Amino acid sequence: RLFTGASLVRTNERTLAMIKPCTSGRAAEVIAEIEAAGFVVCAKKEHQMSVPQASEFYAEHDGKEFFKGLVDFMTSGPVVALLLEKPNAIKEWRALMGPTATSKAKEEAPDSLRAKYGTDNTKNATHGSDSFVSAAREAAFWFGGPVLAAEKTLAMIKPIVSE
Ligand code: IDP
Repeated sequence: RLFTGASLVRTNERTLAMIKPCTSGRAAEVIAEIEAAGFVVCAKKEHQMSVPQASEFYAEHDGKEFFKGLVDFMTSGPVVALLLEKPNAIKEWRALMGPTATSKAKEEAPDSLRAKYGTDNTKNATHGSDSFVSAAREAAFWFGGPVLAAEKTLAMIKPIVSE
């Protein structure tokens, strides 16, 4: 008995990415690399974050010594937020970004986006959700609503937001 097409169905996952202000001027180049790595860009939004917005987005770091510098940096220019889809997207996107610290990325993952586009340990080019719970919160922050669970298979991919 044949199950036509069954092997084409893979379970997708979505994650929230940002191209940070230090790199948003090169967004087209970065997005080309993201697509070449097999991610589908389901939604894209360019936005200049306010201090309250950046503080809310990074609330888990409030009180740490680098918090003010992080908020200053994230409000220093536009950010490009992306909703990315791929099987195992959360881990795959973190892998494509490389380690948080640019210096470590350059040493340990020279092909990663942070190695290629990062300039210091705050200006590290990109952001990526670190768990399903973060991805759900961060995707809702940028795109509203339950955008993570909306679609499950490659066959069902379609853009849901386009700006
Ligand atoms: P992540 O972005 O790899 O998830 P987090 O620890 O969540 O790393 O830190 C959020 C962001 O804060 C980093 O991407 C970086 O821009 C900045 N950051 C983190 N740790 C430091 C630090 O020790 N010094 C300066 N900036 C930092």
